[in-house]
Amino acid sequence: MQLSRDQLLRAYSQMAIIRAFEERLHDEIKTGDIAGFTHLYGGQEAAAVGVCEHLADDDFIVSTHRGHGHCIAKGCDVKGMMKEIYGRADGLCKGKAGSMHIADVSVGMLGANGIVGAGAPQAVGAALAAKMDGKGKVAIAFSGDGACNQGTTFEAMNMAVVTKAPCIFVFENNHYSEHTGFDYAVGTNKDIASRAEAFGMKVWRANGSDFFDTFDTMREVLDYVRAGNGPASIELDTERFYGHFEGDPQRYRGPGELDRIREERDCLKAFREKVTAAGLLGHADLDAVDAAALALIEEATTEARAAAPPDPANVTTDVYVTY
Ligand SMILES: Cc1ncc(C[n+]2csc(CCOP(=O)(O)OP(=O)(O)O)c2C)c(N)n1
Ligand SMILES: [Mg+2]
Repeated sequence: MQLSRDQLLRAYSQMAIIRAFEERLHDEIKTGDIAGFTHLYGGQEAAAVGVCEHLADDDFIVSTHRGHGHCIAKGCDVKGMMKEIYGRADGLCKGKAGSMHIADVSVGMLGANGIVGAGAPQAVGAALAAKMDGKGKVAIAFSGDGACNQGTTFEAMNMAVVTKAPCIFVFENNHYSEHTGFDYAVGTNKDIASRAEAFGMKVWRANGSDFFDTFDTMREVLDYVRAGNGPASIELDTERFYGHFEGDPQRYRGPGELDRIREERDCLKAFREKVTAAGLLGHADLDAVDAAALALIEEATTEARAAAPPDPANVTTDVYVTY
């Protein structure tokens, strides 16, 4: 299906905002003013946006430690996120979550996760709730090539199949789990999607550095799951442009590897090349989107830096949910 001009601009804008957010954080973190660990999503934008552009606020996603891209793609307020990462009182989670636990249930973003493999079981729970609601809603578990080795992921996949939960296991294979290469860490069968297949799920595979391939493939996955066929899985081949965490010197990368992936597998560049070659959008359209994304992030950062920290008197509130 051909996307409209507005849909193309929106998709590119979402990717450009994620890229600008992460590039800015890469610099902000060096100032020492941001507490805690931060894992940047730069390079993987087409995966989050290609998946989430199909979703509504009442579809759920559960994210990982590398969650900023998923949050933005699902509709979390960017300024609220920047304030959250800066630990401010009016951050999206009142400054109590930081980078690794951002959540906004009002847009179906159930949370980033510090624990690798913790997201998949949560997504199955959300999918079961969606099934009971009967409105055709789904839950997405974003997981990495490292998380695919976790027992929790296997248990969650089995439970989803047994209960026919409308859950989609999205494996973003960025070829590294911390500092360990996928080639070493994943067993002899390197086909991550086949693990979901082994539990009886239908699976798809797509180029996660190509928005269009991800988006089109994801539509098929969603049609299948929303039709009541139970869970499914998709593996997205993608690249991580930054280190595992900010401060990681990435000495485990091969010579020239980072330059090569930035040159050959940049999803924003690929999007630009495709839509301009097809005459769907012009370079000026895309430049304007890039400029707007940078301006938004500039404002978000200035406001976050100036915002007030939480009152220490509130440190024990928001620990438990009140019904
Ligand atoms: C249960 C658990 N084990 C180990 C860690 C440490 N850890 C944090 S991120 C990570 C790698 C995850 O790799 P992957 O799933 O490929 O995600 P990526 O970092 O590539 O996005 C590890 C081992 C953790 N947070 N939780
Ligand atoms: Mg990985």
